[in-house]
Amino acid sequence: THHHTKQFAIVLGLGLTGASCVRYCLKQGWQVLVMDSRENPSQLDAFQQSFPTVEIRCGEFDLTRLLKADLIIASPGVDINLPVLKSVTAQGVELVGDVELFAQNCSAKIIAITGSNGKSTVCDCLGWITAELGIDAVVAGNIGTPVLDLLEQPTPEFYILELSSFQIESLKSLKAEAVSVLNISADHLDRHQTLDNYAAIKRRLYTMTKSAAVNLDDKLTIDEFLPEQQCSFGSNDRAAIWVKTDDNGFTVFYKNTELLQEQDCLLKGSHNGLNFAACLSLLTLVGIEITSDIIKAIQTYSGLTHRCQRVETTDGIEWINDSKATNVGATVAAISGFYKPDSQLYLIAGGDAKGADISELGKTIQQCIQHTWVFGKDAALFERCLPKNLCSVVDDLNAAVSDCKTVVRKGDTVLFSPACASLDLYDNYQLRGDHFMQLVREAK
Ligand code: UMA
Ligand code: ADP
Repeated sequence: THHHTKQFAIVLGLGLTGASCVRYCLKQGWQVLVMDSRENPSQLDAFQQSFPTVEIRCGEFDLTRLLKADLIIASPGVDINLPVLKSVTAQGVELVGDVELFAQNCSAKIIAITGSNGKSTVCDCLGWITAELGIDAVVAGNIGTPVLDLLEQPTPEFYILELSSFQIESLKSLKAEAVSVLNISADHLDRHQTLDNYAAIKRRLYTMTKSAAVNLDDKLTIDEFLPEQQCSFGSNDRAAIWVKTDDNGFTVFYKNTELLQEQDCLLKGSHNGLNFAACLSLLTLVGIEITSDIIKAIQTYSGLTHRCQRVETTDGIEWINDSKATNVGATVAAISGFYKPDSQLYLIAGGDAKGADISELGKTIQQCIQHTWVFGKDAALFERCLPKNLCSVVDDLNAAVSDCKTVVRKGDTVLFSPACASLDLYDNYQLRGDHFMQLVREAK
């Protein structure tokens, strides 16, 4: 038998979330052990330096040790359905995610956003709008700030949380004012197996909120658990806040009233029209009325890096860094956004497809793309669904950019929109995007 004088917590994963969990446990005065299932995680040294007194164990999770914990806190990247973790919970040990712990301890109003694509853009844009209006709101979650770190700071009026399917899977105590499942297309199937299962996990948010902004375009986001209080958005006038797209780009309406036009916005692309509509729906639901100040804030919102971001160059070629496109849906949206029948569009893609079906993307590429260079773990999946003369498999991003430079001419557009995670070759999508921009700016 094992007696603890104080609560004993085990934190799984030593990334950003793991660090925030350790800080939280230490603050509570708990004894804490960190486990990482990788033999040699790249962040090990930095983690050890930050927490010199905390014990760290790397290598396969050890059941006997896990059973000694009072509480296990799993990072989002750790699969809570691993057999060893199923055994531990079956034997009565409590296992939570960081967002669940946060939800149990949070007193501010919460707006929670999930979906396959557009989450970060919607959260960041809401952060920008609230800042412009002088409303006290803090953006956190999957976008990059682990939520437990928020409890160390003064409590704002609103938390705007970006939540991934990994974070929602282990969540039950969230009490949000408003949520949105922005859209659902295939992603993370290596972990969630089926699209239905992945979609159902995202829709779990509906059971934890007073109201929801609902995308009428996307049936997968709709189910019987939707709360009664709703504000709809979508691409036709059945929705309360809706987006019309024509040759002049998008126009956002509230019922019959025109609110916003693409040509007045810094952030372009019809998918961003829908993202703005989602922002406006969520604001309405938390009682923030749509005013001209809000419209002005949206018009001056310039977007996040690594999402269809123009790389400044002097070569007359339009290079686009869309490294954040880590699934097929995001890359399809980017291609549709940049395709013009009268100019040449090239694509660089590849990485870890996470079990996705790439053939869907194959159709869009064949319609819109002049030539595609693919690299990384799942390059062969692209090659298989494209005609030989339209696709080159290369060793890495370096080779892709240098090959591409021998082909493209002034006036052409090159889109780096990988449709894959970066983790086969990079620590994260940001480093992959930075690398792309650096390669683009290097002389031929
Ligand atoms: N690890 C294991 N075993 C595993 C998997 C991971 O031990 O089976 C360890 C790794 O060795 C590593 C650590 O866990 O040391 C990493 O933990 P993590 O993967 O949970 O990553 P964090 O650094 O904690 O970052 C996480 C989110 N990452 C993931 O969900 C994969 C970040 O989202 C988020 O910004 C951060 O928490 C703060 O909340 C990134 C992401 O890629 C951007 N998210 C996915 C997406 O958007 O598609 C869901
Ligand atoms: P997320 O946080 O969900 O990954 P981001 O806002 O970071 O979403 O955008 C990721 C990628 O998805 C971008 O590169 C962009 O091309 C694409 N994207 C953004 N919004 C949408 C949308 N509403 N529908 C489809 N694709 C989108």
